[in-house]
Amino acid sequence: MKTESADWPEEIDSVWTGANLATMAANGRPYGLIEDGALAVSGRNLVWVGPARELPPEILQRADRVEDLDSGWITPGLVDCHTHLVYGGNRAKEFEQRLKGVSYTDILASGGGILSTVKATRRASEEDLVRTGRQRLKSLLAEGVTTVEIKSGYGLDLETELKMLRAAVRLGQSLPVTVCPTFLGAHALPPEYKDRSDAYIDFVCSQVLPEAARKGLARAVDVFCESIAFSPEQSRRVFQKAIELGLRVKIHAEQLSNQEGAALAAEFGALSADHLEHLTEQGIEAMARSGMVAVLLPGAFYCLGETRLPPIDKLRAHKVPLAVSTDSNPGTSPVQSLLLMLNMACTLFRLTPEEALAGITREGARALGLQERIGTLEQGKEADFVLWDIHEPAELAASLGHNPCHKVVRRGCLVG
Ligand code: DI6
Ligand code: FE
Repeated sequence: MKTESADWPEEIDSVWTGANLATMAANGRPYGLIEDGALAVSGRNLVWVGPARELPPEILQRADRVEDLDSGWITPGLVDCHTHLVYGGNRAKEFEQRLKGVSYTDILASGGGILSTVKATRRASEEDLVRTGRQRLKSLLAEGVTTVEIKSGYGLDLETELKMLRAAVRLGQSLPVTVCPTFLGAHALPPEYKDRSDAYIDFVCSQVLPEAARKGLARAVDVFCESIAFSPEQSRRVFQKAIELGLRVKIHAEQLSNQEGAALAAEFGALSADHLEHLTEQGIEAMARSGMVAVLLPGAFYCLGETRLPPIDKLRAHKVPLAVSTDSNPGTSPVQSLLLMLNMACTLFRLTPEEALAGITREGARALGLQERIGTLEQGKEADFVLWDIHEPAELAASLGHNPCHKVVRRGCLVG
C-alpha cells in the first residue's frame, strides 16, 4: 500500500537504493522479493518500500541523504528471540565431560550444568555481567542482529535474578539493539530449595516475579517445563502469576521429554514454545489454535548430540510459524552466531533457506510479540535493516564462518 504524497513526512532522513530487497513480507514472491528496491526512512521508521523505479520523486527531493548501494541485498534486521546471554563463568569443562560420554542430565544431577552457572552468576557483579554479556552480544550484532531477547534464570534468588535483568536492560541502553528482557526464575531448582520445589515456586510467584514486574524489568515470563526442572502444574502457577501481572508467557517445552508443556502454555495465550523435539500432535494442534510460534533451537540440538528432530513437517502442515534462535547459553548452546543457526536450521532441521531467514526475522519478531513493529521491510515498521554483500539470499544460510554483513541500520541510524 502506497500513501498519497501529502501523507509523506516533510523530513525524509535517508533513501537507500541500488540493492535487492528480501522484505520477508507476504507479497507473493519468495523472500518477499523486490528487485532493485528502494527504502525511505523518516525518523525511526520506514516510510516507503518498493521498486526504485516507482520511488516518488517528492521523496527523493525531500531526502537529506541518498545512499546508492550499487549491489547486494537488504533484509530486515535480524531477531534473536531466545537467549540466555547474561551469565557468569563458563562451562568448557562440561563440554569435555560430555565428550567423554557423561550426559547433560547427569551433569545437572551432580550439581553442575545450570547450577554451576548459578554459582558463578551469583558471585559476579552487575558490571561483570554487563561486560561479559556485551562481548557475546557484540558478536550477534556484527551479524546484523537488531533485536534480542535475554532471559534471567541463573540467579534463582531475588537479588541475582534482578541483577541479571538489570544487566540485560543496560545492554540495550548501551548498544544499538532492542533488548527484550524475560524473567526465567523457574529455570532450575536452587540448592537452598533442594527437595522443596513447590516452596521454590511459591517464592518465585510471591516475591521474585512480582518484584521484577514492579520494576519494569521483564516483558515476558518463561518456564523450563521438563522432567529435570519444573512440572506442568508448577509451570501453570508461574503463568497464572505472570498473567495476573500483565506479562506475556512463553515456555521451554518438550526439549528432553514430552510434558505437554506447549499445550499448557497455549492455555495462557503464550507467545511461543521453544525447543520442541518431543512435541506431539496434540501439542501442535494446541499451538496452531492459539497462534503460538514454534521456536527452533538447532544449536542446543547439535551441542547435546540429539537425534530426535522437532516435528517440522507437522508444524508446517498446521501452519505454526517457525522461528529460529541461538539459545545462546553457557551449557547446551554456547553459540554467538545467528547465521550459523540459519545454516543449521537448514542442514539439521531441513528448513528451506527462506523459512530459516523468516525464522530469524519475521517469525522471530512474532515470537516476541513485536510483529507490528519489526521483522519485515514494510512501510510503517521500524527502519531496522541489514545490507549484505551477497548475490542471493540463500547464501546467508549456505556459507559457514563467513560474515557478509556490510551495513546495519537500526531505527533509521547507521550502526554498523
Ligand atoms: N534450556 C536450555 O536450552 C537452557 N536452559 C534451558 O532450560 C540451557 C541452560 C544451561 O544449560 O545453562
Ligand atoms: Fe533456552
